[in-house]
Amino acid sequence: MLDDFHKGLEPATTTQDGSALRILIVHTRWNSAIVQGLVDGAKKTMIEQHNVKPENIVIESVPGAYELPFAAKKLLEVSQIRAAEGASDLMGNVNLLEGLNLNSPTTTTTPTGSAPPVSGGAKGSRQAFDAVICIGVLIKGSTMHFEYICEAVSQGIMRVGLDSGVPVIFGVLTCLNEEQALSRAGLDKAGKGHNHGIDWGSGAVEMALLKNRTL
Ligand code: DLZ
Repeated sequence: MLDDFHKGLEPATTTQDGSALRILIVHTRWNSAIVQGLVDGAKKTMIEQHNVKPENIVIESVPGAYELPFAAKKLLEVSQIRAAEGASDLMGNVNLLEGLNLNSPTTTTTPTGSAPPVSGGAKGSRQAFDAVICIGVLIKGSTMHFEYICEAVSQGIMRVGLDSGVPVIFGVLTCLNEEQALSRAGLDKAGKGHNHGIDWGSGAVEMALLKNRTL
């Protein structure tokens, strides 16, 4: 056994300052109590350890884990269009959203057929998201459903990240039972578990800074 073996994520060696970043968290409403613990862990870590501004953390929910990749892709695209529109406004007031059937940043209702307004935190911010964290909890049942969803979600989340060029953190627990999930959200009765949301928050900041790095 190595003396200095550190199970899990070794902290980055350089300071990870997230004060200029805007982060999207998309989480499921399936297994919501456990998911909430993970969301809280990710959010707290980004704010307290990496100086991400609370108003720059946007939180959206979807029904289940299968919906996470679609939501991440869509909300990322909306934020990128708004950022481009903001840049155009500065240059010549061109509205890139016009005709695209997307809400304007100040709209608070969702007309039928439109994308939902990106809510929470800095509503209407013109900064595109620098990273996305997809959070969910999949618990194996007695059918093959678990295997299909795990495979689809992990592939889907990877695809959104690679296709968009924006890091998307795989914050999905794939557990064989509820005890495993509680432990990995730091919610086990014995208090011996670890909240993986903490690692996902740090991972999102680190990867966002990597995305924005100029060589
Ligand atoms: C249907 C389903 C099942 C059985 N289990 C879970 C789960 O453990 N965690 C989760 O996030 N979602 C689950 N779902 C819902 C699917 O992810 C999805 O929402 C539905 O199949 C509709 O596309």
